[in-house]
Amino acid sequence: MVTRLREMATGEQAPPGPFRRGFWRSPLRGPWLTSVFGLLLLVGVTILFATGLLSYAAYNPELAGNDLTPGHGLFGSYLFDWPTRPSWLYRVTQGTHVLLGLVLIPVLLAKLWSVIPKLFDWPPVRTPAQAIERASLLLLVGGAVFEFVTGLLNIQYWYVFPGSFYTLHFYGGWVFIGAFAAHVTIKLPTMTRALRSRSLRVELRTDTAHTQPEPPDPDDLVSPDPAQATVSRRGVLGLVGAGSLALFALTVGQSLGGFWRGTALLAPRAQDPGTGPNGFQINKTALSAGVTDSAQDDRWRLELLGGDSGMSLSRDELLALPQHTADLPIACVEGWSTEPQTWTGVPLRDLAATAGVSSPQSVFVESLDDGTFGSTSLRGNQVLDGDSLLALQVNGADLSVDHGFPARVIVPNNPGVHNTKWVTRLTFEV
Ligand SMILES: Nc1nc2c(c(=O)[nH]1)N[C@H]1C(S)=C(S)[C@@H](COP(=O)(O)O)O[C@H]1N2
Ligand SMILES: [Mo]
Repeated sequence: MVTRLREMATGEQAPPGPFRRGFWRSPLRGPWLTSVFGLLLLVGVTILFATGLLSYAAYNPELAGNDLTPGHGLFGSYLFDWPTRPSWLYRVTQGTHVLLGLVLIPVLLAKLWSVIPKLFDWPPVRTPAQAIERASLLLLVGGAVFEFVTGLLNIQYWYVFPGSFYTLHFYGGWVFIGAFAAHVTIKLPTMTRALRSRSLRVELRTDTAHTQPEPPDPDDLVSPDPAQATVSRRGVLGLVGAGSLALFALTVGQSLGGFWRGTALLAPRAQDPGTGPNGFQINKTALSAGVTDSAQDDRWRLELLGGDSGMSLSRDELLALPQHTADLPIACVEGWSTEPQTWTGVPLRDLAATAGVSSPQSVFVESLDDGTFGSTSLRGNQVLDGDSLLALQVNGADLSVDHGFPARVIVPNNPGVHNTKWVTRLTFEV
């Protein structure tokens, strides 16, 4: 109605179709429904942002080989030394990040549906203030879609985006959260008022026949010419809830590992990892990393460098050193993780001492694999944890070539990607 009055006053007529408010006739659109989805996103996106920042810190992005994002500058000012304890923490924070991101997709789509008439506001620019608001909404919606899409593509291994995923998703996250914080600040009073305007309990008891539009609102979310309801608000909430629940049920198994892995029908890499001591999820096989032959060559030796000394050890020489066993999971940035496996090998801190650097700042790890994940760094606190190993065996058997034979890194609470397989050289930095 407000728009009609405006049109009458200015004599302006919107182009036909979606630019006319009468085009949008769903009787369900209104501030209450939008605010329900908004509240869910407010809580969810806050958790996504926090767990995302934690994941970036866990990567130790300032160490050699860990992150190709140049100059994270101010955005990296919060970085801290990610701890090695509890050993399951990254499993939980990153499993939550990925699972919650998936579960929120139906909520995000529903929220966008509920406000879509605003996209076609006519005239597109009325006042400078409104122009600024619309530009900020572009960043908000664009940022949200960008973050969800890049996250989704990454966990599906569909690297169609240009450049590094970390760079895009990290900077995109900051753009999105900036616009999100501004939007929340502006809309919080409206949201609170709208949520108080109706009772959720009553809505959940209202069927389609009794579904009435919300009263006209100053933001023009309510249709000026609502059609008869063909679905209730309860029905819409149920549909979105069922969508989220289905995504949850078909994905959560990848974060639980073990038996539950088989229920994660939507997760990629559902391939059978086989049985026996090495029968747990494999990220990249030796074949796909191109190391099948080099990893099984008996001339393999581990090079140990530190300070100004250097030496090398054969696998038998490593096995002759004191061995340590630790139960540790592998938790990938993509959200999947394994139950703890029992790893045996030489503690990294013993190797550091052997190399002559008893309290290193970091260690640079290189492997037979010349791909992006072939060389990474661990921080001093990770090297010095007694459970951080150069593992030679898992669950009582030699490592399989797919799990990193002849030797791999395994560190508690470490993003999976830094548990480098097929290690050839360790350089301890003073
Ligand atoms: N050399 C090398 N090490 C690697 C990788 C790799 O591609 N090359 N992938 C990493 C990633 S992303 C993960 S999640 C873990 C998975 O270990 P797994 O395959 O034994 O489960 O290995 C890490 N180690
Ligand atoms: Mo990974």
